[in-house]
Amino acid sequence: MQTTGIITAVFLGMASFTSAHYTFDQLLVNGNPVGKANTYIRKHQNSYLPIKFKQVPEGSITPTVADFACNKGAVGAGDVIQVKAGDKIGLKQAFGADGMLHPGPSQLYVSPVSNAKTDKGEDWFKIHQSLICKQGSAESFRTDAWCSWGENNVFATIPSTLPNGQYLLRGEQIGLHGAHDGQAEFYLACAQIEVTGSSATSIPGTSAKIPGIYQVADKAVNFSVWGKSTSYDVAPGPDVIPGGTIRGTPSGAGGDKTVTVAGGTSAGTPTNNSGAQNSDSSSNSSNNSSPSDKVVAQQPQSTAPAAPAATKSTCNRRPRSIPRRAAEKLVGEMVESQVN
Ligand SMILES: *[C@@H]1O[C@H](CO)[C@@H](O)[C@H](O)[C@H]1NC(C)=O
Ligand SMILES: *[C@@H]1O[C@H](CO)[C@@H](O)[C@H](O)[C@H]1NC(C)=O
Ligand SMILES: *[C@@H]1O[C@H](CO)[C@@H](O)[C@H](O)[C@H]1NC(C)=O
Ligand SMILES: *[C@@H]1O[C@H](CO)[C@@H](O)[C@H](O)[C@H]1NC(C)=O
Ligand SMILES: [Cu+2]
Repeated sequence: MQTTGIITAVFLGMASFTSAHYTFDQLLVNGNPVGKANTYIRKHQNSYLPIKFKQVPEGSITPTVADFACNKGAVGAGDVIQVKAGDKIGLKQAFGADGMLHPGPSQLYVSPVSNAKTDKGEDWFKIHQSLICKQGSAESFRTDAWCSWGENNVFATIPSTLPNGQYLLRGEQIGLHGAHDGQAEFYLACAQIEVTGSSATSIPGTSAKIPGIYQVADKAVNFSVWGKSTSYDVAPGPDVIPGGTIRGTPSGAGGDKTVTVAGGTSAGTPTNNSGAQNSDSSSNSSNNSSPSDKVVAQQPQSTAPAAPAATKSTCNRRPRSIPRRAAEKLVGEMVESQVN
């Protein structure tokens, strides 16, 4: 009896971990779809497969190759979207997927280019970091403590510190469930944007090169969600630039709030939208595409995550009941068996 109880409890924990792979192909501006799949987001050749350092799914790539910038074999999209400071730009999941179910951070980078349809991007600046939005539980640290859990897009607000011009906008979510074993999963795609109406003259902050932005030994991607930890004190890649935004915190203290990083020539006053109401794509204000005069902290979509749509590829196809002590092994197995 006791054994059954333990197995059931663990089973429930693991079952919630069932998760599908994904990529991004639909651009959202202020919550609304703009264009069709791959109108503004570069189409790549990696389907929904994760990019990994180890146990690379057949046909996928590692974070050490040039294609890690915009995903395998990405080709220029037909159009470049014009955006302004304050616009919330999202990269929505492809293949009808409707919710990211991997515990981990998401981040958006921009690289200034002269031609967003053809250039590859050299220097990448992080404009947004999404972390933990719910504090305190080691269990939820494996699932919905992460701000991006269950959401169907990665997004950022265009900082007022970006000068006018064209950029690649790289949206990424990292699944950390296998990261204790070098098997972090990287999901990403690039949108083609042109910033207009800005008075900024140079991009503040630190950039990084891709590949090179993450190393296999980096704590942010060599990290275990399977222990007692409830905090992610490391963030992948360089710091968010002045004018960029950080959603949540390393521990989730403060909940789902987004703050703007201070500094930069036209960043204005640092804002602090704790207590701001969340909005979803149907809200009135999210239709507003005109830029605000001030730096606008983004309004995270944190409505209760919809139940994940079943999709053809899952990380953990069959929920298995095993003791948590064996969870690390399980993740290794799941990851190995997920290539399909
Ligand atoms: C990952 O972290 C663990 C624990 O800190 C360490 O033993 C291991 O060597 C690291 N892996 C790599 C590839 O650095
Ligand atoms: C941020 O919010 C805290 C708590 O509400 C407040 O004390 C602080 O002054 C705010 N900072 C800014 C820059 O608005
Ligand atoms: C909704 O948007 C319209 C048009 O921008 C505006 O006039 C109206 O005041 C808004 N309503 C609310 C409740 O924000
Ligand atoms: C906002 O956009 C939605 C979807 O396009 C539309 O149905 C709604 O009427 C818009 N609201 C306003 C105030 O423009
Ligand atoms: Cu996965």
